[in-house]
Amino acid sequence: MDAKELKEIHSKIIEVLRNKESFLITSHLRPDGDAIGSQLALASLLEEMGKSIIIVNVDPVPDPFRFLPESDRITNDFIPEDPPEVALVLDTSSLDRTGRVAGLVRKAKLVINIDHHISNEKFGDINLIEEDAGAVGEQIFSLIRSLDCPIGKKRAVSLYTAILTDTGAFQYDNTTEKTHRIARHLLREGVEPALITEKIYQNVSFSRQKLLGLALATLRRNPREGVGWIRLTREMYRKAEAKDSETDGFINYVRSIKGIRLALLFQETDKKNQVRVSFRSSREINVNDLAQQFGGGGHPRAAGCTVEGDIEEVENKVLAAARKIIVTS
Ligand SMILES: [Mn+2]
Repeated sequence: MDAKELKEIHSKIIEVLRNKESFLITSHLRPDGDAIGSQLALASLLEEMGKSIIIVNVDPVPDPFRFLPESDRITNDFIPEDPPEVALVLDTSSLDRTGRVAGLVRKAKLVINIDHHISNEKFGDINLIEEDAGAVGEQIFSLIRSLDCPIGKKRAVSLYTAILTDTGAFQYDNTTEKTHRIARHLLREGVEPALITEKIYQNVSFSRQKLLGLALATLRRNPREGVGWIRLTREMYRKAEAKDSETDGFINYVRSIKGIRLALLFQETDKKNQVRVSFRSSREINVNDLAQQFGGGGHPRAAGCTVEGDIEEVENKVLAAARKIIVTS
C-alpha cells in the first residue's frame, strides 16, 4: 500500500470514528498481546471521544496481559441488545477467526478490518491491511496520530505490549525502523520497558514450564532439511495441569535451534481428532503458503492452521507438505 492509499483509508476510518456512536471491538480466537493491546488502546481512544464501546473476544485475556489497563473490560460472552453500528475487527485474517463473535460483527452496519496478516481476506467495508506493519499496535498508533489525539501513558503501555509481543521483543524480521520509532515515542509517553518485559516474560506459571518440559522432550528433527518439531497432547496438559492458552512461545525453542529453518508445533485441541499446527521459519521459507494448504494462514515467517486427524496422521501429512516446500525454496 502506498502512502496516498494509506492516507485515504485513514481518513475514511477517522470519519467513521468521529461520526458513529456505538462500536464493537473484537479480535481473534486465543488472543495474543497484539490483539489485546491494540483493542485496549483503541477502546480507550473511542471512550475519550465519548463513544459507546464493547470489547468482546471469544477467549479470555491470557494471564500475562491482565496487567494492562482496563483489560477486565474485555468480555467473552456479552451480547448487546442492539447490534453496534460499527464493528472494528483487529489482527484477524478472516472473520471466522473471531469465533462466534462473527455473528455480532455481521449485524453491524459497518465493518472495519485492521490487520497486518498477509493472508487477510479483506472482509471489511473498510480494510486497513498493512503487511509490513510489525503489529496491529503500530497501525493503531498511526491511526491515533492521524486523529491528532494524544497517545498518553495508558494507551502507550497497551501499544508497547502489542508491538513488543508481535515482534518477539524486537527480534523478528517484522521489526523495522518504524517499529523502533514508534517504540521511542511510547517510551517518551512514560512506558517503562523493563517493567512490561517483567510482567510478560518473567511471570510464567509453574504449569506452563512443566508443560514446556514435556513438549521439549518430544523434540525431533530432520537435520538434512533443517526441520524441527514438537508435539503437545491432551495427556501432557493433564500431567502438567496446564491450560491451552499457556503454550505461547513454545515453538521458538524449536525455531532457535542451530540449523533449523522450519519449526513446527503440533498440539491436540480439546476436540477429538483435531490438531493445531504452528509454523515458524527462516527467511527463505514461506509458511503462510504452507499453512494455506491446510486452510490456515498468517505471516510469511509465522503462520498456523488447524487440521483434522489424529496427531500422528497430521504430523505425517504436514511434514510431507513442508518437505515439498523446502525442496523448492
Ligand atoms: Mn498481530
